[in-house]
Amino acid sequence: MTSAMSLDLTSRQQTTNAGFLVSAKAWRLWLVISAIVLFFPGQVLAHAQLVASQPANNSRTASPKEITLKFNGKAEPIFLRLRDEGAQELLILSKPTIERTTIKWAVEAEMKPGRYSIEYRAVTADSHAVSGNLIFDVE
Ligand SMILES: [Cu+2]
Repeated sequence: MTSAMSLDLTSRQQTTNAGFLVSAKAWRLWLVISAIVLFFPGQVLAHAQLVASQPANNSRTASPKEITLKFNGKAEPIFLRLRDEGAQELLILSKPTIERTTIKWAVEAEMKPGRYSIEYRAVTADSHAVSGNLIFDVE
């Protein structure tokens, strides 16, 4: 934000490529918005997304002690469903805890070897929902 605000903006009237006369105020606003979109596309054009998880997608692991989802911004869980190979939901997760941009569930039982899937849905700071699926193998 500060770099966008520190741009040297003139107060004189200027014309666009199309030749329309625009007020200095509108021109300045357009410049600031353009600069913000250019320098901070993540914040302006998209909401927070999942950047990492534990277990990681398509990974192989020992029976995990916890499941974590890390987002690139604040996020609150709506749900997380852990399913086995037969698509049966396993009710072995604690209530989630949130630590900055990471949501964590403790796994309260040993997980047998096999393939598991996670379906999650969370709401990000801009009140948009973000959801997805992960797969991992327990060895
Ligand atoms: Cu959003």
